[in-house]
Amino acid sequence: MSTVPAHLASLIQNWNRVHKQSVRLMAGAPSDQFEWKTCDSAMTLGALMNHIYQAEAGLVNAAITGQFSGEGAPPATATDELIEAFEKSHAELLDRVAALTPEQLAEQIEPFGEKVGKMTRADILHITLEHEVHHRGQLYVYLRMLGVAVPPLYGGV
Ligand code: NI
Repeated sequence: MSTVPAHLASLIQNWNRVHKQSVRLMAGAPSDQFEWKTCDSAMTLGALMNHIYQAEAGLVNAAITGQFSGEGAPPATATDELIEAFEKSHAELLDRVAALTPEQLAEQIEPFGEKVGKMTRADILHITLEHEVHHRGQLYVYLRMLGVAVPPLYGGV
């Protein structure tokens, strides 16, 4: 990726850490259990994994362009395919975020409509991490329930 400017160093370092932790967890997900879910009202394992990857793109795109589109890339149907797509997408998003100026980061935008209201691009990038961490916690539960050995969150990052 391109050089990270000083005003984005902390955010991007954290974002990459969160990403690596997510990928390390995802790697243990059994592709033959993508239709499994914890209860009737929950997402399937495959839907949850795809949501983590696709929402990153949707939210970062909203932060950059000011427009939120619910459309994402077609869902992956196997763990290795999903991780490959997530890695590629993350690297591309990182390059686009690294190009934001301090003024652009502080600019108030309204990509989610009036009800959610205005927020800065920096706020939306922080929400992107918060959202991933929220769903990653769910993924820990899913994988434990499936009998998968899960990695320690802060060990060996
Ligand atoms: Ni979500």
